[in-house]
Amino acid sequence: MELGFRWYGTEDSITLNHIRQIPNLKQIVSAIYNVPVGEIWPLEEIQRLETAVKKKSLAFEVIESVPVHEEIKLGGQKKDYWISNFQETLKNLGKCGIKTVCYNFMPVFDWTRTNLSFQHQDGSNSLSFSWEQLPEVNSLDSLPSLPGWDLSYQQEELHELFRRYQEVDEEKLWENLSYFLKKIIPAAKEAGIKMAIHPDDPPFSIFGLPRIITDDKAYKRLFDIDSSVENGITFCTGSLAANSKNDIYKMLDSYLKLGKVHFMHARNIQLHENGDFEETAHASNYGSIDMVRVIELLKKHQFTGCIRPDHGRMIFGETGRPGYGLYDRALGASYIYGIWETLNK
Ligand code: DNO
Ligand code: MN
Repeated sequence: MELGFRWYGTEDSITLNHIRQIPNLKQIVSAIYNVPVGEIWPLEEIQRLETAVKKKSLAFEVIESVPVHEEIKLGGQKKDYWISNFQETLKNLGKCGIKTVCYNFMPVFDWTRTNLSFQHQDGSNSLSFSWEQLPEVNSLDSLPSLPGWDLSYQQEELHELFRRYQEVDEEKLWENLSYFLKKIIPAAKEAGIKMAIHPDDPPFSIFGLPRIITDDKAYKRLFDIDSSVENGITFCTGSLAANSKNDIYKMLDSYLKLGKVHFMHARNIQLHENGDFEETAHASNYGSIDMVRVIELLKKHQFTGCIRPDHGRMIFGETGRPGYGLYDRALGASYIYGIWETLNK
């Protein structure tokens, strides 16, 4: 296993000079952020990012994420155009030595929370989700809106998207994912890249939009679409644990055994009886996830891929991008590495 850290490029207030000071940190996980969703990532842009990372003696092997254009998820008429762009992007990434590409297939929104600064008893803040607060998020012009979401939709576009998704139920979304994978996996193979789908976060439908990468049954279906190693996953502990029915250890064990896990996200959450949850410090006793058990499974299967601390809390008075401060993620990284070192004695 190698420790990685997500970096939002030169726009990120956190610098590579800071990240490289985290003990045992080996990899930078990043993306091209200034290219509109669906357009081809130019080779020179990727090379520029590669050079910046390597100059700091860090490896650049994992992309998170190449966003999937909504037209593909909707199965719209222009889907083939956007899919061929995605294939070109993979080609360019392969030329720069990228081995793993994280993506997700969530309609419209990436992760969804109802509060971006839930206050913990120790004074730290983190992202949280509460069913009671959900209608408030939904109240703006009857469409959801949260600061911190990685999206550039105008209200009218959002309306139109929601209207179009009325026609797309879970079954249709599976069909569209399957269509996408049948074209993308061969291109990934050729580029020397393994695809790693991120689970839906949280792993259930909200705002009436379908969500499908949610549980063990879904993973079986995903692997059935294409059994090749390139059709793999990002295992995100915090996302999957938000459904109490998910036995994340059993799931991780079996997917590692199948050789399907190409990228790990380590995050802890405190899950409540009613399904609400808060993101917590990474340590096991702060949340519902036994992090030692997670890392033990990585050791058992001799996982050689990248693991990164996922969202962290805001601590030490830090402000900035929700979930992506420096300090708590650095503590999380050190904690994860500490477990790994201990297990390897
Ligand atoms: C949540 C985060 C997400 C993730 C994307 C992957 O768990 O890790 O922002 O990066 O959904 O495409
Ligand atoms: Mn994640």
